[in-house]
Amino acid sequence: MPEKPIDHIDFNELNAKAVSKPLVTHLFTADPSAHVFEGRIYIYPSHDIDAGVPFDDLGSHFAMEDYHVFSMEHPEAEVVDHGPVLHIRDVPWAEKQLWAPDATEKDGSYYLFFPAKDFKGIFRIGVATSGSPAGPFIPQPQAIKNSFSIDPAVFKDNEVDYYMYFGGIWGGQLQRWRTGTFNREGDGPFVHLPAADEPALCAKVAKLSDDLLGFAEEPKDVILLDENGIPLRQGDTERRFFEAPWVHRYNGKYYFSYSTGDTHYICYAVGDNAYGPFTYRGRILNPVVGWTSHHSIVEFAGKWYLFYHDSSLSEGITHLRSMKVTELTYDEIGDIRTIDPYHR
Ligand code: FUB
Repeated sequence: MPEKPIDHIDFNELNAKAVSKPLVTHLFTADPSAHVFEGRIYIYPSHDIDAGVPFDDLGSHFAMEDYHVFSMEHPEAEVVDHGPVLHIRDVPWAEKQLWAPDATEKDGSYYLFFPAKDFKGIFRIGVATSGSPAGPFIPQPQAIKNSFSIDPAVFKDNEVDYYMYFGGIWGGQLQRWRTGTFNREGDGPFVHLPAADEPALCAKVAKLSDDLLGFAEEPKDVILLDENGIPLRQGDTERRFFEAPWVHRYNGKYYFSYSTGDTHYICYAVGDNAYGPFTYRGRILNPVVGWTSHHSIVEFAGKWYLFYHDSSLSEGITHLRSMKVTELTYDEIGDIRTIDPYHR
């Protein structure tokens, strides 16, 4: 993925204007998926490293190898690092690139969902289990059957049904699955993408099986509509889905939020059920320093919080990011107020 120009950024000034500070500074962390388990906030982020892999538009430089779990008593509290909980060497089917994970709980067991490239260079999604939200997690020997692409996010609906949302274009390979099988033809991030005036590629959603180790159904498209009920177009780059799906419920409505990738926004759309369709409503987060933007939204003690990341601590190195948190608010009709990550 290309860099955004950072030549003219004064990082002292930028950090002074940031609405929040990195949650930890002893590691680089990104893509924070936050949940409340056992009354505490647990965060499941990517663990960024510099593996020395050259930059490209497929994100090969995001060459992460393990995950740590973090927790905090409340959003202003000290963050506890529970240490490494899963390493790629312990995942039999995975070769490289442990990207954005998520976690969920069922009947006292905890499930960590994670994307990685298999030994054929294809992103799949795996699951690992633990008796504790802090891990360590034991991976299943195989990736989830029929899984593909990246960025799993699991949403528990009505305390009963579990849905996985996933997908990402460019390096996330979603465009290579348009016919239902992986299309190896052609190089680069743009081959197999729809034309600008065609409906945009959609994130996917699938209900999980009772044991949460597999899909209970074929993944379906998460359709995003514009204000006229028309599916967003691929060329609508400031609104169409790119990666980083997340779902939460607020006042009975389902909020599907996501990154627009190359235009660097976190946006959202609202629907009436977990499958959608969802109608585009606006921006949650304006661009951060660093190419990627990836978030989660969680309610804690009656307030809502946006967990996100930026590359301010590494002074703009796109694959060395830091997770952050800030409060998220709604207006009287349930629209999310846009957050500027740096005060103007
Ligand atoms: O962290 C690697 C990738 O960068 C994630 O999977 C994407 O969502 C982007 O944040």
